[in-house]
Amino acid sequence: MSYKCLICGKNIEPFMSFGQMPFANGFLTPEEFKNEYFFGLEVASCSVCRMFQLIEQPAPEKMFHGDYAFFSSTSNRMAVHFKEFAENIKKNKLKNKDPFVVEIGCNDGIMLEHFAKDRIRHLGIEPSLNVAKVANEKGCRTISKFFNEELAEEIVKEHGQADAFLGANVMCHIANLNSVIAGIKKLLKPEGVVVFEEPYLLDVIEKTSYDQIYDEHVFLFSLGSIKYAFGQYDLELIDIEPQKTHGGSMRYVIAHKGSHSISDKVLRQLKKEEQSGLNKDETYLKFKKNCEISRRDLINLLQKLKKEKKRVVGYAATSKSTTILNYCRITKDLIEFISDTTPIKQGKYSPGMHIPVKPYAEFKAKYPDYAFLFAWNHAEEIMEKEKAYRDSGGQWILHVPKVQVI
Ligand code: DWN
Ligand code: SAH
Repeated sequence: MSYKCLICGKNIEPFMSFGQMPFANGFLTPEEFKNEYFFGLEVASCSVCRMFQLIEQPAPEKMFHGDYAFFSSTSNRMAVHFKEFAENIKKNKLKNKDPFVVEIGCNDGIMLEHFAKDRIRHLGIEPSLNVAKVANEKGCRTISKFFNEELAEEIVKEHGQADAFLGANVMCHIANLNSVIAGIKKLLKPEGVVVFEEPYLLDVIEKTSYDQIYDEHVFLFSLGSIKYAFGQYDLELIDIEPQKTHGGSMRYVIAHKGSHSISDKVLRQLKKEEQSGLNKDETYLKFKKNCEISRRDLINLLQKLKKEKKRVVGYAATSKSTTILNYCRITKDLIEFISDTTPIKQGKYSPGMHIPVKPYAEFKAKYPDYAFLFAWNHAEEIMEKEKAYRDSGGQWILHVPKVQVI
């Protein structure tokens, strides 16, 4: 069977399969177990444009809908991060009078609210109706649609072109990225900028953070692949800013070709990607091996703790945990339950492996011996608020950058 690259259309071959996977955010009730949806999670790196991508993508409407389980504002640190992101844009990128800002995937308004409160003309595009509702309630003007070229044309007709087109952890979610970029080309003012940040492929490879790979993450970007994808539409990568968020992300700044000067940082990072082997097939085969080692070490550790009759619970029912649990086939006999602060996930079961998800109060009520930190990307924030767990003798299990107990 041959597959086509979603960006350049050339033939691609999967280099790794994670097996059958459910939706990462498909938390479910026992009545729903028998109809649970699974798909083959396989990944490829296109040898022409080097876009890292899923071979099979579930339909967007199946993942992003009125019961979407992820609310951005569950992390205080991320709220601070997005306030800073918005302040940076306001200060440096909105020089015109009465600027217009568009954000796609604005979720519960975690970033957009900082434009809304300053009465800056803005529009949020958020297909998941429940989270879009929260954004609207916060005063963010948000429509519940999927962004694509057609919607961009409608926005231009109704609001005019945008000074800034923003996104965070959303561009990598959209399989028809070419249509999104074609839309950006039309929506962006001649001197406008596109600023978005997404998990960075080089961090995933270097940390073996394979849990960033799941249904919603259709792509993992690098500068090389972003340059190619936007270059197809005469859009140019002009600047970058590495971010610590989500275990290592990259913020990309893009503009119409020739409209802005290009920062030296872009060239330097492109060189680093080349030196790190992102353009070589063997890098991906090595990554596959590292994932297998990580899986073996994690299963061994959990089985050892089970033999020692230790209590192990999961901390945070993240999307990423769905990949870990299903790839490593970790069931309730190894992890008693997963504690999570999101009401919509509580009382349900984890996708695929059906581990109970319980309110955070249950973690506090009786500390386990070990907590598997599925939200390792929020480690600083969580470790700081869980000092009492630590003081009681509790230990953390981390699987990134390698399986370890701390
Ligand atoms: O790209 C995506 C990122 C931005 O967010 C989406 N596709 C989905 C989601 O990924 P995730 O679920 O892996 O995100 P987080 O932010 O790593 O995890 C959020 C989950 O962790 C929520 O269910 C809340 C929970 N949590 C918790 O229980 N206690 C989070 C924190 C900080 C806590 O202290
Ligand atoms: N920006 C937020 C949310 C990231 S989760 C943050 O960083 O925390 C990804 C979000 O993108 C979801 O809320 C999802 O509904 C939205 N999304 C998915 N496809 C989209 C599309 N085609 N257009 C706009 N938003 C989309």
